[in-house]
Amino acid sequence: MQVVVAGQGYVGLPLAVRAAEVGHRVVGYDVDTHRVQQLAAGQSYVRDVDSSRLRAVLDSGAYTATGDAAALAGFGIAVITVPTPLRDGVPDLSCIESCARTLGGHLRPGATVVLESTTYPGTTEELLLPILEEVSGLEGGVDFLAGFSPERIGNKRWSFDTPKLVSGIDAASLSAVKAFYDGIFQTTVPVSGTKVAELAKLVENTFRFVNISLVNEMAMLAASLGVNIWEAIDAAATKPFGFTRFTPGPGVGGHCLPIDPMFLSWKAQQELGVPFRFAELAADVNRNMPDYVVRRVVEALGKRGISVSGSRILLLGLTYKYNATDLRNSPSSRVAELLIGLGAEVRGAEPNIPDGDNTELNVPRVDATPDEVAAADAVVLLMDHPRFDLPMIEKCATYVLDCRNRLSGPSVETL
Ligand code: SAJ
Repeated sequence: MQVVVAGQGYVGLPLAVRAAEVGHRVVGYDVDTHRVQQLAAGQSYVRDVDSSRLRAVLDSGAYTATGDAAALAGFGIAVITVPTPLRDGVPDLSCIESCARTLGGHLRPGATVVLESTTYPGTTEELLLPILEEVSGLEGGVDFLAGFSPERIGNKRWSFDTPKLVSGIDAASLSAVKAFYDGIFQTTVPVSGTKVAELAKLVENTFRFVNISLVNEMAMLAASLGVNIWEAIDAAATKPFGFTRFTPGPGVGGHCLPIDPMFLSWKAQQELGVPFRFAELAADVNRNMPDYVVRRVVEALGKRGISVSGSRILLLGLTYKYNATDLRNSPSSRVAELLIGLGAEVRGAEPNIPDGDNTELNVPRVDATPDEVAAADAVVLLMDHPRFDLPMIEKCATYVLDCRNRLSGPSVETL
């Protein structure tokens, strides 16, 4: 089958390459000409796809990368994997809209269009479908098929063995969407309609966001009460049913968890005029975590007679997630900003990001050497990356705020 994957980012590229590997003829379409050039040259910029795999499907002719919409002509199935950012709390679905216009111009009877991008319930039927119909002059469910299948990319352990939720605007659409993904994923899970599939993604990530924010709030309360939250969480996790273990940290970062619940929040407000209170509360707790981290540092310095202004602070682990290379929405940048605002001299060590690649970091980069650690008035372990020498940090630091409960000793306080 001729497959189009529109959007060649961290979701679309792995899907496109996999679809090519299982025997489809795949066009990877992207409006970013630089990306298209890199792909055409066999250079992958996505962790889940090795350049050698990309080159193999390019060489066999099973995959081509293009920014030329003319190459979309005659597709059997098109999958939309474009970004859906939030701007000031409002979903920006302009990439879906423009992609739908482009695909609509090449839609022919019998073809299928599937949306994978995270969004609010109703997007497939209320936004995507009308654009496809208007541009193509065809009727969804009569002339062409459509569905929604949420992306679940992002975990290092799970990839195409993650069960894939599939849905359609009608029974024929569901069959077509399921048949396509059956050839690519180990397991597909059909649901009754596109809105259920859209909401399922928001259930997953809102559950995670709310629960991490919950343990973060409990960590702040426990610290004030003089109780070790980490031990309490480990104790709770011995219960073999009815509990999911989440751990506190300096704040929930990244491009999924802090954002996805807001799609439902926005939709609830727009359509029902009601707030999504749990999401808003979790967002509020989350926003304040960097302030809490900084307060703890300032208090600890104060106890030793050191003013934060003029103090030297070393931040360890700047990415948003354990052992990741991604800085998006990382709480580290807010922690740094607050400390700098208080007059501290802040440095950051991030072994997962190559030296010189400092574009998104707002602090000077250093290595976490014994001298750097010893020279800091306070060290903050934000991410416990495996490349940090934890015993050395315990030994050399005069004070560490350990946001990950990995250190012990007289100089260590946990979050
Ligand atoms: N975090 C905590 N405590 C925890 C778990 C995470 O503070 O117990 C923090 C992380 O440090 C990070 C943020 O939450 O700042 C998000 O972490 P995450 O592990 O959820 O990673 P993401 O944001 O990359 O989430 C993605 C999501 N995947 C999709 O949306 C497809 C999420 O649903 C997955 O569960 C997650 O990856 C994963 O498990 O890798």
